Amino acid sequence: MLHAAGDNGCCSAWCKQFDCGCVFFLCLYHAEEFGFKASHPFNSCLFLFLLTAQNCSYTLHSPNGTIESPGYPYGYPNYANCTWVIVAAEHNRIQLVFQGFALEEDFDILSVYDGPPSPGNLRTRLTGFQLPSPIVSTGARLTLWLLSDYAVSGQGFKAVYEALPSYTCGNPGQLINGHQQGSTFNIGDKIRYSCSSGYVLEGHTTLSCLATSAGTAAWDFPLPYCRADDGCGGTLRGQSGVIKTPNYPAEYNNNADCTWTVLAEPGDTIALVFSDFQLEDDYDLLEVSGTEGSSQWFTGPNLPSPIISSKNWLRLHFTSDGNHKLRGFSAQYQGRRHSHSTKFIFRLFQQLCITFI
Ligand SMILES: [Ca+2]
Ligand SMILES: [Ca+2]
Repeated sequence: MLHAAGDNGCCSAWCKQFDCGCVFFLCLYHAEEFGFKASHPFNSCLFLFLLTAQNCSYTLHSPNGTIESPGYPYGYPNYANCTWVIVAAEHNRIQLVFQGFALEEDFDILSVYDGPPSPGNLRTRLTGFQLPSPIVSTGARLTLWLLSDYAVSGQGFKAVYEALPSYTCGNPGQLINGHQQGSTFNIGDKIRYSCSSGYVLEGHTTLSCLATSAGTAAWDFPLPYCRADDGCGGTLRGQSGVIKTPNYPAEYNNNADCTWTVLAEPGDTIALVFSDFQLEDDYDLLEVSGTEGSSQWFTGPNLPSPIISSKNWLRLHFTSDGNHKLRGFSAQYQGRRHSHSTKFIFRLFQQLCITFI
């Protein structure tokens, strides 16, 4: 590797982590010859960070392996633009299990595509510091795309992947503050979960691996989770009910973190219709997952459109930051056979119109 003479150390330190930059630095160190004014040695470093965009692209064909962001765990570069395309044999699916995850929240994003990286295939956008749940593709291809912005890095991410034959569901994942019983994940197998003391299990305690109509295998319910005993949210199993933020219609709490999981029988779907929605714009958020495509995010004063789950579950995750509280939201859910959901929404709309007119 080339090293710039008298490079004041910053480039060398950076290049310990990345096989990049020093060549750029060498050019920049002599940038004054090309009209750049480097009045302070750190200007060179600034240029270095600006110009060492880490473009990388990998296609992975082996049936299992490990993926790490560049520089993991010492931090990924700014302006990273990296893709990993995992290609499995025909009729296989791909399971991705994260072992480490820390990206600058909201600014550095790992997008996961269930297939080639086109918008319609977007499965989820991951950011922040929580270890994501395992992901299983529906086909023989899974794409990861990491984009970082111009400043602030995190450790990055590490994930292992494995091609799954059509008769296995793959490991549904471990619980934070909980335990998994069962170590085989093929059609007919069951996995049981429990939580450590001081935590309550939300979701189904037992997952069963079932054959699907598409000729593959899938777990019948989503991975449960363990919430602290005094937390808000919960598991809702009834045919219908109402989900409200804590204290609604009075203001919700600061630093709230509530998760509601609505469960229906396999094959059923769930409709969710909001009657009120008031969250502090951009700072207090509601994430809804279990719908087609990636999670949906809602914030601010606008009433979200009705939502229909694509599976037999729907999960609502509400978080608020440390200040400014508003009224929150209220939403009615109903579990139905798919054909009835549209009718349910229509009826709810009718009710709402009558209420407001
Ligand atoms: Ca960043
Ligand atoms: Ca707030």
